[in-house]
Amino acid sequence: MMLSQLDATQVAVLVVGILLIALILWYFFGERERTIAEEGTGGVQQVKIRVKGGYSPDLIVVKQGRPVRLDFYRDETASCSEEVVFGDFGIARPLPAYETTAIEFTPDKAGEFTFTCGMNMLRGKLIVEPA
Ligand SMILES: [Cu+2]
Repeated sequence: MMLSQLDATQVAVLVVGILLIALILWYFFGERERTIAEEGTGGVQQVKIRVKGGYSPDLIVVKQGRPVRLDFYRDETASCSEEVVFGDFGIARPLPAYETTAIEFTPDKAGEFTFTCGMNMLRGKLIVEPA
């Protein structure tokens, strides 16, 4: 009787441990939800991004060769997020707190590009699909 109860507890601990590990792996390595840019008037691909301790959404899909407009709304004053950098496209822009800053460019190359804060801590990914 005692032995089987102990086993059940051990199994429960093991299951919880495995679930926690799976959750941690998913958090760091799992595929983020993709946000596909919507084409507005004039064929501009637009996405609104909230900046608060990170970028949300942080995985954005656009098409190559068409203008892109990313509206960054910085919903905090934490200095970490005061700048956003798209290194592959030569863009670095300040983001004033509680304001929307539009970043406009036309991705001329396809691939996966990381965008970050000025300190390279907050990260997001821009996927440019080939035209
Ligand atoms: Cu930072």
